[in-house]
Amino acid sequence: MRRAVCPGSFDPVHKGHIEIIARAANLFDEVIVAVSTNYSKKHLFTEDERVDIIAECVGGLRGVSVEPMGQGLLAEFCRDRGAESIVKGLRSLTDYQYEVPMATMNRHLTGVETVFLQGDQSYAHVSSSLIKEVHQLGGDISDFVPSAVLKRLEARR
Ligand code: COD
Repeated sequence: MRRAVCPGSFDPVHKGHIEIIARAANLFDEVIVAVSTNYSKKHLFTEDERVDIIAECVGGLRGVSVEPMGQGLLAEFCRDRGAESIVKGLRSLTDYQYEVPMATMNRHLTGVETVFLQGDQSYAHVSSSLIKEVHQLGGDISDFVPSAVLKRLEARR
């Protein structure tokens, strides 16, 4: 049984994330989407809301489940769940430079490997923070988020 974790804060989840989760589901028997909370950041959606939204968006994907991770260490979360790999999407060289030290540290902590997937270029400019800002200012973000996310964002405006 090959199990991987796709971690993130997913505030909110967007199509760039979902594309990576779907591809991870093709590579592994089980994928756990781990929803992290950084208590020093102000999230738009609570951890429970983010878990519910993602579950609604990935419901049709075989072997994919969603769990809250709180503020714990990702490497320990993976070890506790028997996950051998972390799957991350890369948009750019900047992402790579940001991600490599974390991948190295996670491998040092528990031996968990990080697998990088090249993100779909149509979502290379998409981030949760940009989605929130553009939507807040009245821009159309419907190409980049599932309808479940758009509905929740509309309810917050
Ligand atoms: N296309 C493809 N992939 C994308 C895109 C896109 N447009 N946008 C984001 N991604 C991928 C990235 O791989 C990203 O890592 C992941 O999706 C999640 O995105 P976000 O924005 O929700 O994630 P972050 O940066 O807020 O999450 C960071 C983590 C929660 C993964 C990180 O902080 C972490 O591991 N925290 C746990 C605490 C810990 O263990 N710290 C020590 C680390 S060594």
